[in-house]
Amino acid sequence: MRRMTGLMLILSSLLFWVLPTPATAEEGEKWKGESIYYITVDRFMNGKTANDKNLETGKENGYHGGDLQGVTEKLDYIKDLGFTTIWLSPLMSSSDFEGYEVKDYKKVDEHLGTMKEVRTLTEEAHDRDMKVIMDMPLMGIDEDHPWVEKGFTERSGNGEVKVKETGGDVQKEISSILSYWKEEAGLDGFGFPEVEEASPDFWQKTLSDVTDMVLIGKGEDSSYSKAGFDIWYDESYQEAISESFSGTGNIELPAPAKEGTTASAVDFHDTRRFTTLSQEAGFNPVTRWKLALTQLYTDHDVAVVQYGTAIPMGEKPGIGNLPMMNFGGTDEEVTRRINKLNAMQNEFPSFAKGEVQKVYNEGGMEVFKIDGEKTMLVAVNNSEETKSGIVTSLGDNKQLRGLMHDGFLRQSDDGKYRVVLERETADVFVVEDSAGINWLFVGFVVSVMAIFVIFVIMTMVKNRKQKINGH
Ligand SMILES: [Ca+2]
Repeated sequence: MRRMTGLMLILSSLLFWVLPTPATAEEGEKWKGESIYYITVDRFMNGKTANDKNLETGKENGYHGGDLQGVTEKLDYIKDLGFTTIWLSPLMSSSDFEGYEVKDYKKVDEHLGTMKEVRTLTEEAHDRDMKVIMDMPLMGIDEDHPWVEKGFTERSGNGEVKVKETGGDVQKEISSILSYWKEEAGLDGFGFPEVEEASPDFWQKTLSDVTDMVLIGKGEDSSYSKAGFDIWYDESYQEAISESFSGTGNIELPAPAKEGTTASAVDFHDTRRFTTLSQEAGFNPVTRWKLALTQLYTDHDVAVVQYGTAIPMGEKPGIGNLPMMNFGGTDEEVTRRINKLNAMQNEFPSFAKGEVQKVYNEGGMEVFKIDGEKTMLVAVNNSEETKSGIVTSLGDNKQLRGLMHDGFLRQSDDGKYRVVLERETADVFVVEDSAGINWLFVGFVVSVMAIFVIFVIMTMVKNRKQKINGH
């Protein structure tokens, strides 16, 4: 029996070395604290008119003229907001303006620019210390794609052409596409939409030899998070945060995964705009965005923010959720909040890397604690009245330093900490030892004063004696 166990141990350790160890945990760890700005390239900035082909700016599905040169021109705008990574819509030659119905995986779409312009974009971004990733749709493709003839695809119920799992051949082609974009374009990683269209095994095999790139899987089924992805973009969380914060009321959100690196957003290119949802619910989108973003940044390791959020941009009648970006319309309050949250991720690693623990959630008021290098407290009041959240688990003699509204909060006489927030506001606190009365310092000040007083008295006495003697 013992010999069997020994053999099993040897076998399992052999297996450990033979099986490719997923580099995902390590790569994912590096990405904690990143904040990502998502761009639908055709709808961001028209950098040059030479590539404006068949523009239909009045149509929801028409080309609006945005391109790679436009993104490059606006890199400083994104950098100034504090983002560390840019996530681009697919750049491959495709039959739709968004780039999701791919015709040729190794060609840049003529409306967007050339591979040289992609290179320029990534180099200029790297010079500004920002990374660039691209959405890589592998499941739905154009009808004329060569994979259809090769038998790599099947038609789904609604007539779309989908890649089916055919094993080695299609996987080899996908690996070659990913390395092509890494080498030619200098990209730092990829986002993969619709991952649930294939099995976890498919992704594991396809992505196993992709190294030094970040791979973001996006979906609702978190069991896919372990299928070779470095970061898991949680779609169910994104739906819930949009639902909870587009109006006031109770905050009901699924707990983000504790393992691995998680990402989410408040809205995305394939959802309705949060700005419009909050307007429809009768609320001020500026106030709503400030709350939702604070919640998003604190709950997840990586925050994804869509182009137009700083305005905040809504849906446009007849155009839908992806109108052309309006650079002139930027709202100061939302911009300041995005700036602050990005700066906070940078200054306090605990903010992204710490463990989140919900400590209070009642009637729209929520408080949670983040334990990391530093302890932090996040409070969000999603109700229409002033509320307080009670925290008992911080220990004695602490002070809470507010990062959003500046100011200190101290322990009450009953030993609890009461975080009071006005309606529809949020704050983030750093938990520090209370300064209290520092007796050593008081002693120092008193003795300095005593020495001075003695000196003054001595001088006065001396002067008087000299006066008396002089007369
Ligand atoms: Ca253009």
